[in-house]
Amino acid sequence: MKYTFDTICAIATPLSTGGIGVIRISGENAFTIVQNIFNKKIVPKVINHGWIINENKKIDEVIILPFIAPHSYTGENVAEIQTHGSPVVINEVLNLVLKQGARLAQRGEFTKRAFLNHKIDLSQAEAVLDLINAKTSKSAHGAANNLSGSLKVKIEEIKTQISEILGKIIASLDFPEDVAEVEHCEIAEKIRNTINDINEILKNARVHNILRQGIKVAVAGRPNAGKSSLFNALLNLDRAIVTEIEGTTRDTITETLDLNGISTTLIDTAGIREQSFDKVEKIGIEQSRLAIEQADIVLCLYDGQCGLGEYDKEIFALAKDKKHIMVRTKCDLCSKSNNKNEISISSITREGIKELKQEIYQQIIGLNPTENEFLTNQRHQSCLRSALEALNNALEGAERNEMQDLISIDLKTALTSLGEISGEVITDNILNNIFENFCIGK
Ligand SMILES: Nc1nc2c(ncn2[C@@H]2O[C@H](COP(=O)(O)OP(=O)(O)OP(=O)(O)O)[C@@H](O)[C@H]2O)c(=O)[nH]1
Ligand SMILES: [Mg+2]
Repeated sequence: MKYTFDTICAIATPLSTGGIGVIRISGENAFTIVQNIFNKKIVPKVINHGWIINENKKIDEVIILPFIAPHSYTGENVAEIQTHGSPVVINEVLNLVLKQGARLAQRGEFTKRAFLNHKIDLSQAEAVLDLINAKTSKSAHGAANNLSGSLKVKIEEIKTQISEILGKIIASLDFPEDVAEVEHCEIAEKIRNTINDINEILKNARVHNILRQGIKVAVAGRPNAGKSSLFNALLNLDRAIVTEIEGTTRDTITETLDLNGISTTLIDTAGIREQSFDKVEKIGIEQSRLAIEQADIVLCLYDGQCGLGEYDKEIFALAKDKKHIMVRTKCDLCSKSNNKNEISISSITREGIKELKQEIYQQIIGLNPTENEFLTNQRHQSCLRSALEALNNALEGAERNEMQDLISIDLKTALTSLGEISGEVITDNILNNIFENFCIGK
């Protein structure tokens, strides 16, 4: 693969009013470009304080941080200009940098260069994106661990195990007189260990996907069941309108919250009733049905004062094929349920809210989730599954005492699949897919 490394620039901070704005420039000409618009001689490795100048006019008082290659994020010469946080000023400085010959960076191009310059591997580059996009501290911690190289180290460990067996097989094939053939049972034993290690990572794939993607929780029930009140109580916010009038909520309302570490999209729905009074309510009820259909888990609310009626059951039948939790509401006004399959709550006293959150977490993640030191994404999982398939073929071969050069082909395939995770073996297509999800400036 051939890459051209011209000098790129971008605004690295959100383009809105703030304390500071950062413009990042990376490439061979980074320092020359910045020097041409700065009023003092830039000293490398030092915090430079001065003014950005355009045709003798002072544009902004800034700080310039020069990082000399390879000691920078991208591994190239990098200059970061810290301006005052005005979108007008940031844009003006960016335009001056562009005029000096830098090119506007594409999405994720700084991180892509860090990868291509071997500053980080591909799993770490993906972790940068995950860290920026993390919605909960749990997913941020998983991403930070990947960034620090946890996944990379684990994959390297597995690759080393495979390489060791492969090395022994190849040595005995190439030098049959000097090196004894490895016992098939020894090969099989080592492959089994490797398979176990990969299975251990894949065991947590479902949880990893949930932590990365989040879940959708719909609050459903008939009018006045207390849906909007629970919605507000879970959010700790007076977000949805609550009244004693049936049919108060007319439209689905969506908010996100951190539910015990899972990024959760909570959806309040319009109460479902047979006889809706107008066109707007009919559309709202249709949306409620859709929200139930699309949710990962549905909270089925019924009013504890009225008890569970036939019509409530009809509504809850919409969620019968998916994860759902029966919730008896307004327990400050009535008796609590004895039914172990229900949770009694009061949105006024907040009784049962914590238990409800815990129940959602358990239904989604399971009872005893393993704490993970790293997160895998679907790309990693698919590489791991390919490696597993090749290793299983190799194991079968070893158990059948097959020719060892055939076994070695499967072991090489497994190594190639694992190499895709770190980006050792990678195509331009995969690279572009990963980096086009980044923001500009990262
Ligand atoms: N005492 C008590 N009242 C509640 C509780 N939850 C809801 N209510 C009351 O029940 C009524 C209906 O509450 P909402 O949350 O608006 O009910 P809803 O299910 O969203 O109703 P629609 O939007 O019409 O479908 C309001 O008067 C609330 O104050 C509760 O836990 N305790
Ligand atoms: Mg409501």
